[in-house]
Amino acid sequence: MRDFTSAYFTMNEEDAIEYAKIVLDVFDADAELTCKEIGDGNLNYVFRLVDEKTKKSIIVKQAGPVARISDEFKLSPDRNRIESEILELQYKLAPGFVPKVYKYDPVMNCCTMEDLSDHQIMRTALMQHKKFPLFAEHITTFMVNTLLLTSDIVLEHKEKKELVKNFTNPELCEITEDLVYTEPFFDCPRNDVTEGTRSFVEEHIWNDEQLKLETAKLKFEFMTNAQSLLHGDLHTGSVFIKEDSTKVIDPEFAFFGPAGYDIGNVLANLTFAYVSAKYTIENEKLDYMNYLEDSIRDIVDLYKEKFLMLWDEKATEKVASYKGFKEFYLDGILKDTAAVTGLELCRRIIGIAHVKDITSISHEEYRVNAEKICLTAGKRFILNRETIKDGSDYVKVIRESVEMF
Ligand code: SR1
Ligand code: MG
Repeated sequence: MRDFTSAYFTMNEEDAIEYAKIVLDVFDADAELTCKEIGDGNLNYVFRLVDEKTKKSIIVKQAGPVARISDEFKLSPDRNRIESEILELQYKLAPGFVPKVYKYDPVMNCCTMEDLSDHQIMRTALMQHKKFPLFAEHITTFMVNTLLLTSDIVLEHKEKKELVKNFTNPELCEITEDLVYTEPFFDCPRNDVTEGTRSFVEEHIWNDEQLKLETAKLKFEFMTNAQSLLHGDLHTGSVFIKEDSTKVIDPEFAFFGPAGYDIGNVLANLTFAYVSAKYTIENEKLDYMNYLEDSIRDIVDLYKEKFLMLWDEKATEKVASYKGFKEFYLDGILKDTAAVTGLELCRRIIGIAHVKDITSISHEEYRVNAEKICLTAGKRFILNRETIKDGSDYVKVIRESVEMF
């Protein structure tokens, strides 16, 4: 019998079954457990355990000591504590939008939570050209609640500083600082650029001094602006979805940073789906692209609307009521949102961590064109972030970038 109480080790499927039987108080004593490792992210092991008799199921997610994508990334399994604690907090701040956590285990660095197998990973669903008309409504409620309610506008400042300490996440932040803000903008050996796209990247990204300067400013904004408790990796692979339900998962990159980081990630990843649709759909392509444009537009505009309403309802900070401050604060978030949309669009094309929406375009010339569209839009979002404020501004940048190729 394995010992799950003294020392950490990485589990396989058999271990996870034994773990459930010995440590978890979830299944009946006579349960017939099966287990499958279903993780397809870059970092962790995700075990789905099912009692074949009752069909009751749970997820056990374990943090390994190195990233799955490359063992160059050595990561403290403490990220599992951060993930468990933020999920519990988000469960209160944005009810219905995250899975329920049943247990966090600091020895095995794993977290047992609700199984969402009736949902689908959103990136996969978008690649199958499915539509989710409620997503913009859901994700903006999730973001405005989790971001504004963890800021100094609402939280008592000493309480917020305690939370900042608790969610200090140096190793995962370092990954973002390197992979999002630094490596894509020079010829870094760890980058992974498609051959046909390389000369475009050299000319339009690596040789653009103004762009590089802007990314430097943005990197320091990311590292120093402890504005809100972020999810920290809010791409469409971190969303489980079905027609009437949206659940945000995988918040292990959580820390206090600029609120626009989460919003920009959502928008960029819908843009990947849009560009992918252009090259992969034969019938009803425009209909699907229009649906994605509407989602992008609605997310920006609904976020703004809900932010202003929630501010009026929940602000506790004295100066929050000064005339013009709310609009000034929102303006800062919108600038960061546009910039991060651009950074994410660039880094997923140039850097080590790609997105399936684009890598699955098998026709070489189409993939290169798709990548150039993402880079063109990405660069514009970064450079023109001061003027990109409404949903329609996003759609304009994306449409104009598509028209160039
Ligand atoms: C080493 S981790 C690479 C990427 O995967 C995660 O989901 C984050 O997006 C990270 O940048
Ligand atoms: Mg993840």
